[in-house]
Amino acid sequence: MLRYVTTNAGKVREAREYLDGVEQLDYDYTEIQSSELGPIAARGAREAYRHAGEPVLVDDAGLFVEGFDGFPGPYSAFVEHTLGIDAVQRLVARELDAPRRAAFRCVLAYCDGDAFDASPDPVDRDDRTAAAAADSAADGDEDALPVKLFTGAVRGRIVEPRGDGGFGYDPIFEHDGATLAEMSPTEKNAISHRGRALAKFASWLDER
Ligand code: ITT
Ligand code: NA
Repeated sequence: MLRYVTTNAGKVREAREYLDGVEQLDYDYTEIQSSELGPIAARGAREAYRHAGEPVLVDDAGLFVEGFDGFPGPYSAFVEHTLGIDAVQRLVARELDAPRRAAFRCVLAYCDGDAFDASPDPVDRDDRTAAAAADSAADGDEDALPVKLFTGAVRGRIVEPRGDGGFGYDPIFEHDGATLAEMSPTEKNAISHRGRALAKFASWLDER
């Protein structure tokens, strides 16, 4: 049975659209400090697999504001819990001129104790940073359990909050005229960082 390792039920709701019978494992793995999501997710997946003893998928995501050199990025959860999304939006509006571009990125890290072939995750045009993160997660620890990474990204703008769907930063992230919080779960999945990464993971799992 595949376990989606997260404390965030919103992530699992989105994952169910791609993965039949996936179950949440509410386990707070250690998040290492890194400027990239890939190594954080990879380490988390190894720890979670050792803890669970069954196949695990770890999901690390972040909001990268272009004019802030990618801040809050890997610190997005900390910043949401300290400042809150309204303060992030006001800070961006005060400091940056429109269009206030940003990207949401997601890295999924899969571990089931087996080794994988080294074929690279297909790279989206908007996905280069996440792909670089995936590469850097692959080397490093030689003795580490093998982990397979899947990445997704969506570009957008930071706007005043609108909508009450989704979770986290969704109300202040606009893509193609709508905030992620104004979209249905299916509409969000079709364009989102997580939806793209989940689609790659689901097709890889199918072929395996
Ligand atoms: P886990 O680590 O337990 O999975 P988390 O919510 O802490 O749950 P992250 O470490 O990936 O997740 O934190 C990313 C931050 O970005 C956090 O503040 C989330 O609320 C937010 N976030 C993640 N995915 C999002 C999405 O699809 N839409 C809006 N905000 C999102
Ligand atoms: Na987290």
